[in-house]
Amino acid sequence: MTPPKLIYLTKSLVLLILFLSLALPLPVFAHAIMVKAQPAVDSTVAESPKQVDVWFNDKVGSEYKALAVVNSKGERMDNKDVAQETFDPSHLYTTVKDLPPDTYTVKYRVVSIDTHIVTGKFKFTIKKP
Ligand SMILES: [Cu+2]
Repeated sequence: MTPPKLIYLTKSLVLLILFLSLALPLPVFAHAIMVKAQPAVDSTVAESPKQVDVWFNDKVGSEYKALAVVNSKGERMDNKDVAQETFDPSHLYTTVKDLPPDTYTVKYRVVSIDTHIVTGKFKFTIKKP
């Protein structure tokens, strides 16, 4: 006969394995992905926007957020005032200077709620009149 203590240990182990197999593959917190931008990614627009907006698939952390807009010479053209919308923490924006025709690169850095730092960039163009 198996000693009761061993049965108890085996049951505990089975339960533990079951618990881990159920718990581990479930991503509770998402990794942030940029899903939308204004001006849109790779778009050409006629006039300078007042601000540049980016949206993520999930809320992002309020700390360490960064959003920069640089022109083709690498000069910073945003007003370094990145903000996060109070009622939509997935939305970041920064106001920009009056942008002349050029191709601009938007660079962003955010902290996902899974604590991973996400960086990325995209371009938009303001066409010559
Ligand atoms: Cu992640």
